[in-house]
Amino acid sequence: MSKPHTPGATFHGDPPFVPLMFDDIGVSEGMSRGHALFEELDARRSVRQFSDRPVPREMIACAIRAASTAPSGAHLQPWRFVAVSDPAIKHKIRVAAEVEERRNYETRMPEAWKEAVAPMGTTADKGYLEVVPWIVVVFAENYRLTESGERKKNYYVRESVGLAAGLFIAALHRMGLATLTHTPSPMRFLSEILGRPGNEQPFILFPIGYPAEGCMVPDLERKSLDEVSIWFESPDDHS
Ligand code: IYR
Repeated sequence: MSKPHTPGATFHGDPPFVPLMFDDIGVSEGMSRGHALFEELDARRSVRQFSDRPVPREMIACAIRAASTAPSGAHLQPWRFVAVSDPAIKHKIRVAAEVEERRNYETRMPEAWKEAVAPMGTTADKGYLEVVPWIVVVFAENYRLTESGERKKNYYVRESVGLAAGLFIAALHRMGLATLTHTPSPMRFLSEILGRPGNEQPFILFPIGYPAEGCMVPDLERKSLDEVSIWFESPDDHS
């Protein structure tokens, strides 16, 4: 295949390509935006104490659109965002989540796991699931079903949905909303309550809203750059 394109030129190829819209902001503007973004994301905390202050539907829709820009295997976009503000459904979710969580805390979680999550101060009580104005459950579409009911493969489903979930969290935070990455386990009850088909698997549940007044969060620290990165640098890279 020939080279895709030069800036501004249309590439006539098969499959069709279009010119990349690329805003070249350079290093200094790039660093300045990068630093601002880091500071903003670094201020994000998972929240477990929410206010019942309403959040308009458009805000949730906007965050879902941002999340849905994530890259995905073969661009198959194997995510579904199920947004719930209906109190009766939120109640069902809370009750079912607490049943599973009680079993987790009482019998299923090994001691080492309990120790690892102890700093989070979590319990089987998931009352916030009824306080929040919205619950969004992200489902992973493990495979597609054609109209004739034939199964078609999706690719890199968990990576793709994980990326979309990450963008979703970033968008919510940018929009001044709080959330929690909640994975009550097992999560099959969500498929039943929300009536999702068997090719979709619950991936993460996000309670979304504004933090409660006086909201407290665990005193956690993030790993440093040195702890999370390993570099093999070019000898002539002196920057
Ligand atoms: N799912 C349980 C326990 C839990 C597990 C992890 I990993 C956490 O980071 C926090 C809690 C719960 O939601 O309470």
